[in-house]
Amino acid sequence: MSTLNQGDQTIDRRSLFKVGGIGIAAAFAPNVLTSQHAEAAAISNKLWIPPKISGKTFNLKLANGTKQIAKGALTKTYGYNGTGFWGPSLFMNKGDEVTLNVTNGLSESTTTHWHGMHLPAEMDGGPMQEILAGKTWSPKFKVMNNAATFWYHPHMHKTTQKQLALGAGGFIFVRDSIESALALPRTYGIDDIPLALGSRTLSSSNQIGTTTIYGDTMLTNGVANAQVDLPAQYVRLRLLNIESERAYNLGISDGRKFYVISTDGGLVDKPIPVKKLLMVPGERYEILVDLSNDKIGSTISLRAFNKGLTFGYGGSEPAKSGDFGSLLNNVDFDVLKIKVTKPISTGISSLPALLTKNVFPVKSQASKARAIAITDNGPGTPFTFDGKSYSMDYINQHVKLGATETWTITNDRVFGHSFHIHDVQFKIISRSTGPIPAHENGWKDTFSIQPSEKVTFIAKFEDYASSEWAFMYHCHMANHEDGGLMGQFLVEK
Ligand SMILES: [Cu+2]
Repeated sequence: MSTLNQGDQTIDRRSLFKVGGIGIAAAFAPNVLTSQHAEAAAISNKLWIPPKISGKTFNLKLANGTKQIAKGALTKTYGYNGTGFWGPSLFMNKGDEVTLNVTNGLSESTTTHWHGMHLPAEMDGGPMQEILAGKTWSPKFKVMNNAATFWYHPHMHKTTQKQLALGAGGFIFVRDSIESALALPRTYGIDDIPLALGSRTLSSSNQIGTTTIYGDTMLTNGVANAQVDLPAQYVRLRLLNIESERAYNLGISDGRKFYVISTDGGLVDKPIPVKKLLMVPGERYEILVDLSNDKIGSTISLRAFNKGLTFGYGGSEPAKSGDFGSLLNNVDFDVLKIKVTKPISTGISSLPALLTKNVFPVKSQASKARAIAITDNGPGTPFTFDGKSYSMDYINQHVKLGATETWTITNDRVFGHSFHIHDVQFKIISRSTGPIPAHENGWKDTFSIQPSEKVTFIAKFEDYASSEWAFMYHCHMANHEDGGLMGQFLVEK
């Protein structure tokens, strides 16, 4: 494909990038959004911690709800189990046989996907497992994943962006014997904090924009201007990007070092010190932040250092309004204000030296090298894989059960994407643009792929085969997947 052959989205974005800037942004900044943003920010809000559900049977009901997000009118939302925005956290143990009863209380279809989990394709909750309005879907599976932070969210083709924007989603915590044996912060909501990060656009009547790409109001677990009290010890933050497109270049406001202990699918071998962590939609990291030397009563923030973000990452565009603009684009902003409080008796005051011993597949074990390109079908068309828009009736890839494969994803378009594959956790083995960042050396299911970049990962496709039910691979930018940037693969005997 020639470089002229770009979709509408990229043309708009490119021209916007060229002509954008402070002058244009100021001239077009709509007063209503500015005041709305200010009102939302004016509410000083305690971080909301989703309720916890443990056991082997999990009952979820997705329904319409409301939430006081900004001053004035309640915001209409979608939430599981009456939570308003963002559902209960499901605590599962590795090895358990679990049943999830998901009831659709909406007046439209949905699906529920268990993001990052290794399970039969029929139980996966992709676009094929539609739950009609009023119906209940009851998948069952054995929890095979290592301890890590996973999540559930709708995956209904063409309405994923809308349902996710309105707040449908929740965390899954998997626990196992290796993680449980470590001295890590583990008191839910006290020193072990799940953080779903997603900006949303609010209308003048406080209603969420369901097709907007970037929000003007930062919501952390659905809370604007979120604040939390954390003990003066090591605290564990479980970070998840629930944006349509925005990336977060996360750091601590005073620039201190923190430690990655888990990637998408499990613990890393040992804590990895970082000062910044760039996260695209769908990615998770668990981090430890050392607050043991902070004065009781002092404050710091978890901050998105998004000013100067490289073009290609969502939210790097300088415009403050318009299709690819936002008040949060290309600026630094806080995602969580932290007040340091006194230590707790179960708290952790030192960093474990070792966490686990991962054994990743290696290239010599791979029986197939697969190549997939991010494409589009000409000006004005959405992104596609290998020139084909998603179709439920088309199988893009056939994988042999038990095979170890390398997949190389190529992005020669002008903007970045967030690549995600179902069924497996993989290891990134090369990035054409430079060395693999230290914190990406772990089990992953989602990664950033930037313009003019090729990324190769290796994975073993084991345990579950079906000639009928496919798994998905797709861009996790919700508007891109709804637009057709998805493919299907069968794992077959
Ligand atoms: Cu994309």
